[in-house]
Amino acid sequence: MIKKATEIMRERGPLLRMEARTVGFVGDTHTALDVTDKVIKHYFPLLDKLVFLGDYVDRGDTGVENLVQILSIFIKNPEKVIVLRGNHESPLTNLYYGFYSEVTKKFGSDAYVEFEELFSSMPYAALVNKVLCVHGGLSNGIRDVEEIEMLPSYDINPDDPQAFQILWNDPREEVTGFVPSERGDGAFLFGRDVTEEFLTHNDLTRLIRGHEVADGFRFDMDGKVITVFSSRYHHMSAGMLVMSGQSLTKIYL
Ligand SMILES: [Mn+2]
Repeated sequence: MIKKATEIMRERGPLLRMEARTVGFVGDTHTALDVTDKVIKHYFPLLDKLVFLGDYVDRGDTGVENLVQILSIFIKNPEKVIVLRGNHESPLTNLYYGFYSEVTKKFGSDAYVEFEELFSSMPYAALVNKVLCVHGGLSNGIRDVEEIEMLPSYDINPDDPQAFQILWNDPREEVTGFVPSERGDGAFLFGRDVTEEFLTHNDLTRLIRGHEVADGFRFDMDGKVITVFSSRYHHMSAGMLVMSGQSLTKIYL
């Protein structure tokens, strides 16, 4: 399953583009099997596209099983399911937050490298209609959305500073431009000014992302940036956003 998914992802590259009428967005699940299961059983059949915004593993001991559910619908419906990379699809976090130990315990010490291959093949972004979907946010070196297509492939950590920021950055209403983030070296907070400039310049309407704990959802910058959070780990609601034409529906899983 990992090999098949890796193969499909590698053919497509780091930026996916698509048009769709009814699209579901699922945020960080972090091993929450029941959330992923509900999305697949109850909502997936009603959607034209389903976008997973990254962070499938770590913070629990069912990362493998969570990934298996997601990869199995991805392999069967590669045109309908988008599996974006999160900052937890990386050894930078897996070595410290549980997934590396989980894989080693379940499959032995050689198995993790296959997950690394899969994670480094996952796309960084999807353009759905005029909405940009990423795990973290905008990157301070990327002005044209097309530049995402040029990001290096198979970047395990990733080491590319722009790719790293897409996975790690956070929006902040009160910030101007990009300022260093408390998350650590190489990660930034991005403000309303750069967000509006990026969206206008690329003829986009909004950014949908995960990466931060929220009670299902958080709307910033007059809804130009929406955070979807779908994990059980922080004991808040797991959300799924459905966009149908111009309308947005919040679903609590
Ligand atoms: Mn994250």
